[in-house]
Amino acid sequence: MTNGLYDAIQRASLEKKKLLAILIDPEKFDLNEAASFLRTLPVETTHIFVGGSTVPEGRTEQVVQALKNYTAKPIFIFPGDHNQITESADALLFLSLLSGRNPDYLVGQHIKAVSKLREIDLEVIPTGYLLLDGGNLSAVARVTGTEAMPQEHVQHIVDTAKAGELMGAQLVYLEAGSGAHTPVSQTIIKAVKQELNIPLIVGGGIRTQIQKEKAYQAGADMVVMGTAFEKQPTNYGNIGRTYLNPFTR
Ligand code: 1GP
Repeated sequence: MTNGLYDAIQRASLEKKKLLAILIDPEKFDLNEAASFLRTLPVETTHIFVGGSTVPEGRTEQVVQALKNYTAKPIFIFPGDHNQITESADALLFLSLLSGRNPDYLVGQHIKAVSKLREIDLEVIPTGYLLLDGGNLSAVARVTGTEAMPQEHVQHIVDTAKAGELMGAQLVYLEAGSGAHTPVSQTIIKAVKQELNIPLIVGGGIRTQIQKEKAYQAGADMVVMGTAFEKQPTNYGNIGRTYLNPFTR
């Protein structure tokens, strides 16, 4: 079924309205802090993504429900595996890891998801997902047992993204990996965007306004930021950790 959420992304892309998704890793999220976390997000936030590489079953649903109490922004599941799918969310990025050759992440997890998807009303958005080398070993590479694509291989990355579109993907997601040292380069974003007729998402290692704007300028329709909005140590040593909006630091 559709909630019109993909159509809204496509419209924004055509109108060149840039989108910002903040990614929450359910494993690291404190359910009691949903309200305070949401208050730290920049006003331009358009989407909340929830997902991670290794999340205990049932945790994603708890996190989505806690967030739903305090926000009307669309919540997308960005799952590392089919167990993270929950009907409490508004949409599912149905990710196929096109950069790798692990059949479980190309199609296997998808088949495992079907019995659940059949029962629930969730907008499913087929997404070509490409892991690029962000300069460190990413959780995606570790968990999926696949290698990231070197960022120098621009044409291969472009061809892979285009193959995703031709196979029916409605979005392409260029991922440098959470906590990447090096985000996806402007050269790659530009080259991929030129080839695609579908919206482009870029994430991994984007921590500042400047990096975000660079991704937009190169052609990203949506930027995803996660680590930058995770809890940071306070100035008070061991006393606590707090959420800080990186854009105001
Ligand atoms: C990871 O693209 C996202 O899947 C976000 O990465 O945590 O580095 O912002 P960061």
